[in-house]
Amino acid sequence: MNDTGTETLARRQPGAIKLHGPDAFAAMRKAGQLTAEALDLLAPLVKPGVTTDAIDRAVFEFAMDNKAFPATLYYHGYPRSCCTSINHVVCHGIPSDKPLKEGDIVNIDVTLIVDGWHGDASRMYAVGDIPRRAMRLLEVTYECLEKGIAAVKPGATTGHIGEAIQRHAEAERCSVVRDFCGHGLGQLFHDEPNILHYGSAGEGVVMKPGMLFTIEPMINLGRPHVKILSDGWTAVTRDRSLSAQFEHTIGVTETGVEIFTRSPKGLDFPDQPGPPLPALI
Ligand code: EYF
Ligand code: CO
Repeated sequence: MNDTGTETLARRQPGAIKLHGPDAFAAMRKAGQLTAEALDLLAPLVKPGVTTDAIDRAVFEFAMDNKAFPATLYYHGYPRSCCTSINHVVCHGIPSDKPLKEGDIVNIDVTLIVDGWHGDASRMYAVGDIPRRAMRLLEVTYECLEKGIAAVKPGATTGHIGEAIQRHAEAERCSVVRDFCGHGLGQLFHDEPNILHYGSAGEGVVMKPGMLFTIEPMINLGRPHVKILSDGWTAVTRDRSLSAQFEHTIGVTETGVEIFTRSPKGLDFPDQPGPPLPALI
């Protein structure tokens, strides 16, 4: 509580991690839900022949129609309203006029600023029918995010999150990208603490009620190493293996965790067309 009697302003000492009150949690719920709605809206758009520029335009228009602003646009000079990372692109893929093709997997990462608060989320989408190894990667990556979130509670450390993610990814013969991490957020897009997606319980910082951060593991079918393309933004796997990522914005509560960016339509994980129905005789 601050001296104006509201909970909106975060309590913070230099070097300390902000602890937010109920007003901030309400604001994050609103920003997170609008971001999740944007990702829901994109699901039917993601199909063969659609360009990632068209997806980017849909995100920008949705933001404008809802009194929001896409946080990535002009952020450090980034040129678009979302990131679209296809197949071996790990993150920060820039939407372009290249059409999606059957069998692609694509991560769409959207951050909307609503009333000054940031909701940051990303999901994987399947373009038509995708290969079995791609579907397995999507499942493992989604499970990594779920296991990371399950490790969030007051008194545990951010290292518990990393350990849970790394243990699952490596048990499934996948690897965890080390070069990018989750992050604190709120009225800033990127703030303390960094949330590593690997490590050991006891490392990092002790979680406290009121902390706000993202968990956004990037998991590769091959080795963990990445390189940045000549555009200065796009990160790809060095061995060109497939990469996947899911991201939620969460808050630490007195008893555990609140997820702000859950899909209102239950679309957090992509639907795949089922096997062909047997021909009717
Ligand atoms: C300064 C950018 C800056 N950064 C982070 C800027 O947290 C994110 N997604 O969950 C996130 C998304 C974007 C982002 C989109 C653009 N940027 C990218 C790469 C390098 C860099 O250095
Ligand atoms: Co993020």
